Amino acid sequence: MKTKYLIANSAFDKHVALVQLNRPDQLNALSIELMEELAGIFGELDQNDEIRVIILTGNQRAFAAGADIKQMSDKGAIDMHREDRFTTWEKIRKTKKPVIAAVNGFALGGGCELAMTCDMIVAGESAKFGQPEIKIGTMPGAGGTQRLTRAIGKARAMELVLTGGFLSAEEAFRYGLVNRLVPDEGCLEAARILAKEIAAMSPVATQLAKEAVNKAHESLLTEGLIFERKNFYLTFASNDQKEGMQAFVEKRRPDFKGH
Ligand code: CO8
Repeated sequence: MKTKYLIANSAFDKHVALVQLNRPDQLNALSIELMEELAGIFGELDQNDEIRVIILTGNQRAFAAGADIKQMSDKGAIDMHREDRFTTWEKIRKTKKPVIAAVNGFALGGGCELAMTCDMIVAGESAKFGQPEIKIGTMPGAGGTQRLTRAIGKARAMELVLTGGFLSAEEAFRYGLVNRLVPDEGCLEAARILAKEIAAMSPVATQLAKEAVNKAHESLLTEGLIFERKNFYLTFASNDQKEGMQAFVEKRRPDFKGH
């Protein structure tokens, strides 16, 4: 598959593929086009019998700084509903093979949600995780309220989602969001070592085991994701969402009025 916003290497290591988000000027903001490419490439790798584990990474500055705010800033709730950006997210979520996120730099908003959609996270020590959507008048829409809460507990997740603050990589590791905390320059290598270990196992058992671990909270998660999505769409009916996203685009502080 030809890609513009990704670099994919299906021979990163034996049975291990590497997919790199590649929109560096925009801190790998997850545009509709990028997410379509990502879902497409994951679909191909899932079908490729040579591949047993996928690593997803960004660059030193950002894994991904969120969904593309510039693409959403003037949308209404119905536009968001009609555009249905979540089909691609669902395809990524349904990847059968284990996916390891190798995170350096910012993993914010949709970027944090994308890392959490992966099965494991390896983080460089200056990585930053957060759900800052509240600061632009909206809320997480791709699993943040659900997966973060399960990963780090209600109190911490509530604080992050309501303040838009960041977790350091060390905190994310201590709270159980991250599997391995490593020096920044060793992040991809640590992910590769973990991927190799998993790739040496039976691919059948690996995929079934992944499915079973996900089953541990999946039914509740499915309900929660739908609930979250409806509320996320609803924020696009508010002036505050317009003001928050417009302020970001115009590089000024938002003035929220509460309607
Ligand atoms: N969307 C679009 N562009 C972005 C984004 C983004 N999320 N993040 C950064 N950029 C762009 C900037 O606009 C800038 O572009 P330009 O040079 O053209 O002006 C470039 O990337 C570099 O960014 P900054 O100059 O802002 O870099 P700083 O180092 O000063 O700041 C930050 C880095 C703190 C990461 C800052 O860029 C920031 O706050 N970014 C936005 C973070 C955010 O709010 N993320 C949440 C977005 S909403 C979301 O993810 C909802 C997901 C819901 C589900 C998805 C399905 C639709």
